Amino acid sequence: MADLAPTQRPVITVRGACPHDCPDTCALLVTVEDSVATAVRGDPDHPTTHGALCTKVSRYTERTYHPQRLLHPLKRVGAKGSGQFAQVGWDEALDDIAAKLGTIGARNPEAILPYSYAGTMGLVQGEAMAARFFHKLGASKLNRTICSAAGGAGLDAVLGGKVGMDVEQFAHSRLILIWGSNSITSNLHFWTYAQRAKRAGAKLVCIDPWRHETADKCHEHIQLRPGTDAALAYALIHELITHGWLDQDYIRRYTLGFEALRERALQWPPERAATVCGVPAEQIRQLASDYGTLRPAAIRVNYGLQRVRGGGNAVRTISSLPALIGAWRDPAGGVLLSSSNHFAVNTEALERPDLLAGRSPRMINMSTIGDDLQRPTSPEFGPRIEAIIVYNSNPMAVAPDGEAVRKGFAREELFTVVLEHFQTDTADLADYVLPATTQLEHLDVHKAYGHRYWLANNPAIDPLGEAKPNSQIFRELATRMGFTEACFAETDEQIAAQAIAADPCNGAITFKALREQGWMKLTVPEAPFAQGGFPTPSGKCEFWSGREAAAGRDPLPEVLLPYESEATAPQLAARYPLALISPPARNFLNSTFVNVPSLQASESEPLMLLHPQDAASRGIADGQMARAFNDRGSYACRVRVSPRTRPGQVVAFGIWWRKLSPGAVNVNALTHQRLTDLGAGPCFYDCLVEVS
Ligand SMILES: Nc1nc2c(c(=O)[nH]1)N[C@H]1C(S)=C(S)[C@@H](COP(=O)(O)OP(=O)(O)OC[C@H]3O[C@@H](n4cnc5c(=O)[nH]c(N)nc54)[C@H](O)[C@@H]3O)O[C@H]1N2
Ligand SMILES: Nc1nc2c(c(=O)[nH]1)N[C@H]1C(S)=C(S)[C@@H](COP(=O)(O)OP(=O)(O)OC[C@H]3O[C@@H](n4cnc5c(=O)[nH]c(N)nc54)[C@H](O)[C@@H]3O)O[C@H]1N2
Ligand SMILES: [Mo]
Repeated sequence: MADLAPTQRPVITVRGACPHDCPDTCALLVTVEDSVATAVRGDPDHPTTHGALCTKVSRYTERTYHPQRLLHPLKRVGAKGSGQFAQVGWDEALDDIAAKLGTIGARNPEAILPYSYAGTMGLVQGEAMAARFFHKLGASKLNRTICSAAGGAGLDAVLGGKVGMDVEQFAHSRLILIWGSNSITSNLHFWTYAQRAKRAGAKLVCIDPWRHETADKCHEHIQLRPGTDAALAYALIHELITHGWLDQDYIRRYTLGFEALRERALQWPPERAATVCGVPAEQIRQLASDYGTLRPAAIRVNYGLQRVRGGGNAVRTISSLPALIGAWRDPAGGVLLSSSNHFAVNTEALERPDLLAGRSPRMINMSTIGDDLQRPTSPEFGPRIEAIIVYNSNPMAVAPDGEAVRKGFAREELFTVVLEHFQTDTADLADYVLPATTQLEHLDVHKAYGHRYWLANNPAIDPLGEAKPNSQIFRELATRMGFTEACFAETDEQIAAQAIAADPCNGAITFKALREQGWMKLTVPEAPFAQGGFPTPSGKCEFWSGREAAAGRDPLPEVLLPYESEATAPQLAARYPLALISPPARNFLNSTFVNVPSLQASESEPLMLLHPQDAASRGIADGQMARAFNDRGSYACRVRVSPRTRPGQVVAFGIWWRKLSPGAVNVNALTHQRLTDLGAGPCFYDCLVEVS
C-alpha cells in the first residue's frame, strides 16, 4: 500500500464506543486511513450522542498517538520512585510477575490486591479476565467505592437499585432540577435535552455550591453549602406536605412509610434548612412551589453531592421526592442518577466468582488504600499487602489523602505492577509497567450509566508498539500461573458475547448485532414506575427501609452534616475555615487527558477559586500563587478571585497529575480517608482548609 498516493489509500469507518467514566457513553465513528486512525466523531444517528463529542474525546487520536504512549514493558532498575526503568521483553516481564505472585500466593494469596476502576468502562477490558484471574488466585477483593458507592446505596434503599428516568425524556419536562452536577462539563449530552426543554418553556434550577457554566444557564441557582442537600430536600418535603402538593393516590398505592417520613419532614421548615444550607428560606419556598405545581417535574442528580459524609442519605432524601408528587407517572418525570441497573449483565459469566472455590477473601476498600498499604499484618486486617496490580486507575492522583497514598506505594518491598497507557504518577512507583491498548486498539462491549443503550467497540487499528489489551495480559499471566480452566482461553469476542444476559430488558440484543449496528436500546418502559414496580423488596418506593433498619441504620433518610464543617467540627473550622470542593475540570476526565497537550493548554494550570471576601481578608490577589493547607497536606496553585464560589468556600479543579503540578502534589493532598454514611465511599468534598 506504500506506493499508493494518499488520496488512493483506503479509508474505512469503524464503529466504536467511548470508554470513559462518564454518563454519556457516546457512540463513536472512527476514521481509519491506511491503518492509522485519523479522526473520532460522534455517531449522528445515535440519539444521545447525536453526532457531538466532548472536547476531550474528540482528541482521542491525539491521546492515542501521543509521543509518550507506553509501547514496551518496563522494569524498575533504580530505587523505588527514582523513575529509572529499563525496557524488557514481554516474556521476561510476565515470567517474573507470575513467579512473584506465585511465591506470595503460596504463602497467602490475600497479600495480593488488584486495584482498578473505570479507566475504561468496557466489560471486557474491565473486570472480566482480570476478575477471573484474581478469583482463581484467591487474591483480596477490592471494594470499588471511589466514585458512586454512597449514591448507589442511597438509590438502592429507596428505589431498589440504580434505576430511573430515561435521559431522552428530559426534553419533555417542564421543570428540571440539576442537583449536584455541572452538566455542561460532566454530562454534556444530558444538557442537550435540558436545553430543548428550556426552549420549550421549562424552568431549570441548579442546586450547587458554586456558580459554574451550567448554573449560569439555569433560571435559578440555589448555591447551598456542600454536604447540606438532605436538609434542603427535607424542607421541600415539608412544603409539599404543608401545602398539600402530594399525589395521595400514588403515595397510597406505590410507596412505603409515608407517615414516618411525614413526621420527620415536619421538623424541617424552610427556615431551619435555610440556616443549615446557607440559602434564603424564600428560595427554598419558591423551589418547593415549583416542584409541587409544575408537571412533569424531573431531577438530574449527579455524583457530585454524594462525596460528603451524608452523601448516601442525601441521595435517599432526594430520590424520595418524585413519588410524593407522583412524578413517576410521566415519562418526563422522576429522578435520574444512574441507569446502570436497567441493564442485565451476566456478571457471573464475565467474572467467574465460582473460581473462588468456596474461599471468601477479605475485601479492601479502594478509598482507604493510603492507610491499607501501610498496615502491618494483624488479626483484624489480615496479611500485609505485599503485591498490588493496578489497571484502569491512577490511585496516586485520584485516591484521597495523597500523602498516605504516596507512603503506601513508596514501600520499597511492595511489588507493584501497573497496566497503563502512560507513565502516570502511579506508574512511577511500579516495579513493572505494562503497556495497555486504548479503545481504538481493542474490542469491547459497553452498557451505560446515563442512558439506555448497549454499545459495541470494534478495534479500529492494530495495537501500537507492543501494547496488549488488559484481557490479553491477564490471559497470558493465567497461562504462566498454570491456570487451565477453559475460561482463561476465551477470546475477547467470546467474553463480550457472554456479557449481555438473556433477560427481557435486553430484548433481542446480541453482541453480533451490536458490532454491526454499533448501539441498541433496552426494552425498558418509558415510564418504568408509573404504576410502582420498583425493584425494592416491597416493590414500592421505600421512604422507610426495612433493609436499612436491619443493617442497624436509620430506616428513614437522615440529615448528616459533613465531618468537617463549622457546625460539626468548630475547633477544626477555627483553624481551617474554608470548605474545599474539587470538582472535575472540563477538559480532563478525572486524571485522564491531563497529559494531552491541547487539553492541558485549555486548562492551563491547576487553579482554585476564592471568593473576593476571602481573598481580601487574606491579602490574596487574582492570579497569585497561593497555598491551600490543612493537617494532611498543602497544595499550591494559582488563585482566581471569583464571586462564583461562596464566601468560605474554595473550588479547586481536579484531577491534575502530581508531577504536572507545582510541588508535585495535587488537590488530594488535602482530602481525607473517612467514609460516607452509606456505601463506604470517599468524602472528597467534605474537607476544611486554610489558604495563604
Ligand atoms: N469533563 C469531565 N466530565 C466528567 C468527569 C470529569 O472529570 N471531567 N468525571 C466523570 C465522572 S468520574 C463522574 S462520576 C461523572 C459525574 O461526575 P461528577 O463529579 O459528579 O460531576 P458533576 O455532576 O459535575 O458533579 C460535580 C458538581 O457537584 C457539585 N457539588 C459538590 N459538592 C456538592 C454538594 O454537597 N451538594 C451539591 N448539591 N453539589 C455539590 C460541584 O460543585 C460540581 O458542580 O462525570 C463524569 N464526567
Ligand atoms: N479530589 C477529587 N478526587 C477524585 C474525584 C474528585 O471529584 N475530586 N473524583 C473521583 C471519581 S468520581 C473517580 S471515578 C475517580 C477516578 O479515578 P480513576 O478511575 O483512577 O480514573 P482516572 O484518573 O481517569 O485513571 C484511569 C487510568 O486508567 C488508564 N486506562 C484507561 N483505559 C485503560 C485500559 O484500557 N487499560 C489500562 N490498563 N489502563 C487504562 C488511564 O490511562 C488512566 O491513567 O477519581 C476520584 N477522585
Ligand atoms: Mo466517578
